[in-house]
Amino acid sequence: QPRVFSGIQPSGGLTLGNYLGAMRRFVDWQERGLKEGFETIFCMVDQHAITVWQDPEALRRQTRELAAGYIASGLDPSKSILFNQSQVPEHAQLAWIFNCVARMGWMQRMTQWKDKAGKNTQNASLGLFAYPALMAADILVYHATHIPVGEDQKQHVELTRDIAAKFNHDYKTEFFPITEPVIEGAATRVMSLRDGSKKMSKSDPSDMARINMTDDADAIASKIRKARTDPDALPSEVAGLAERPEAKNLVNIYAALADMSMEQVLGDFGGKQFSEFKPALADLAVAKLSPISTEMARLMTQPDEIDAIIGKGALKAREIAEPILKKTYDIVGMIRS
Ligand code: AQP
Repeated sequence: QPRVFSGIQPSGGLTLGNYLGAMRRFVDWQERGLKEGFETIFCMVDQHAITVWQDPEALRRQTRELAAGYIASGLDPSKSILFNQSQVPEHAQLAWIFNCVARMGWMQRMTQWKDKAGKNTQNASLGLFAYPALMAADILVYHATHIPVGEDQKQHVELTRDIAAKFNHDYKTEFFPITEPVIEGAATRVMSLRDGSKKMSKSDPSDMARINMTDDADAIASKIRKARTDPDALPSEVAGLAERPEAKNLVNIYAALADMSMEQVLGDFGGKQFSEFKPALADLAVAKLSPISTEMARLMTQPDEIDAIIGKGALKAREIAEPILKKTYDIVGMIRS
């Protein structure tokens, strides 16, 4: 029986990349889990978020906003376990053990570490370096097997497998499962609207590079209108997008939002100019996103309710995590009395 776990950092506002690459697929897993009788667990990973500086008030707001985003997108706290990472201390406790299993060299190879730490690694937090060990703990403290993520997280989920395998080998056990990244769907990598070679990210300094889940219709339309493109018309075949990253990204976003293939989108828009395609994309994005942003805004007027929902979720999560951590302590040789 699979068990599904994934998380998003409350490190800024949610983007269209988070929605298409992660949240929307979480909802599909939730429905599948319900039918097939397996658990789905989704988390706001606030301990990951503070690996880079977060203003405390902003972190609180962003965590609630992320919870609101999950619920507005269709995650239902009565169907999935929905909670905040720091409210389940077993994540950090297991992460310490994994810090002692993982090797420095493994961490140094992580592209996210290289990207986020930049050239001045001496100044990066120790937490940023150890990020993948905490992520492995997030997953393995539930014995999760299926991890739906966007393309950018593939390397971290693979490292989770390495940590599980080394733990199992060192302690001569088969306690931790070998997990699978599940990277599927049309939009596993939504790119920046300003630079087709960079992923759309909540921490991009330019707000014009991303569509935020809280953007209103005017903002969405204006960002799509101003999105960087080349001067040519759209091709009628997907192969014609190979050297045109910005055009490919917009077609990909359209396809994901409309639940169409890129071929189908080009069947409708091949030969058309961006002056025609961009307004159609803006209309589609507004139609799909505005019900979610409206519901998010409504939920955000009731922060106490959000806190109550995630508090209950944390209790449910701990019911699974606590026995797994205890068993891990036994395996490692730690006394519990
Ligand atoms: N552009 C994207 N396209 C597809 N999927 C994406 N994800 C993020 N950006 C895209 C997926 O969203 C999930 C949560 O990501 P995260 O917030 O935990 O971390 P991240 O990947 O580092 O996302 P951001 O937006 O870039 O945040 P910052 O700027 O704070 O680092 C993951 O499944 C991710 O793949």
